[in-house]
Amino acid sequence: MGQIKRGALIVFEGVDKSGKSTHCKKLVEALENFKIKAKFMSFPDRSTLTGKLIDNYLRNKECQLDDHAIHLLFTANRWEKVDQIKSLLNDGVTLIVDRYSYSGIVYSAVKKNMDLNWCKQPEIGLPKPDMVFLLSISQEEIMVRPGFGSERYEHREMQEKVADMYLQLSRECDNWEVINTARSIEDVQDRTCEEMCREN
Ligand code: T5A
Ligand code: NA
Repeated sequence: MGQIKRGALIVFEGVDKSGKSTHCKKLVEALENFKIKAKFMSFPDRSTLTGKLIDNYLRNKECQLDDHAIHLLFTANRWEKVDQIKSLLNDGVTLIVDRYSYSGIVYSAVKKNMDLNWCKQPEIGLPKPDMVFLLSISQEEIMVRPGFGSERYEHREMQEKVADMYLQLSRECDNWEVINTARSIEDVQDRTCEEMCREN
């Protein structure tokens, strides 16, 4: 029997409401149509023990938690899944992941008194993505999307800093594709599929 080809780890990043979930799911469907085994995963996973604390922190703006502590909870929420991630990839499943280490780094590092280098440390050792799609869109367009403003980080000042730091990271890494997501859902989907086919 031939060896199973390892699946790819594909990550979608972007500001809140940039369309990550929508496009992750569309990409999974497209891959499955090509008979490629694919699975959707998202962070934070709010259903686990750490995920419940994170959910409470995000939804309840009164919840007090030190910035370092919540940073480590977000990272722990990824480490909880590391065995599952590795085993799916080894089984040849391509994982399409809605937010990953870069969300962890960026959303914490833009806060006052948080050091970028410190934020990166607890992510070291997690499986590295093969490709990162950064969904890029203006604040004006984001703020009118359904549901914007309901959670802790969904305000203009934070989102603008996050968008800037994402762009900075995208220039430092060569496996990032920046995609303008202000276009129609179908246009964005065509772009991500095109990129995936080019890589395969
Ligand atoms: N966070 C997260 C950290 O601080 N550290 C971490 O380590 C991690 C993992 C919650 C918060 O946690 C922070 C970041 C966040 O502030 P989340 O649950 O992923 O993270 O929160 P959101 O990014 O807000 O997730 P959403 O699911 O709400 O947004 P998505 O997935 O970006 O967007 P989506 O696909 O749900 O689309 C939003 C709306 O826009 C429409 C969709 O239909 C939907 O209504 N839409 C479009 N409309 C027009 N044109 C298009 N091209 C469209 N694409 C989507
Ligand atoms: Na959100």
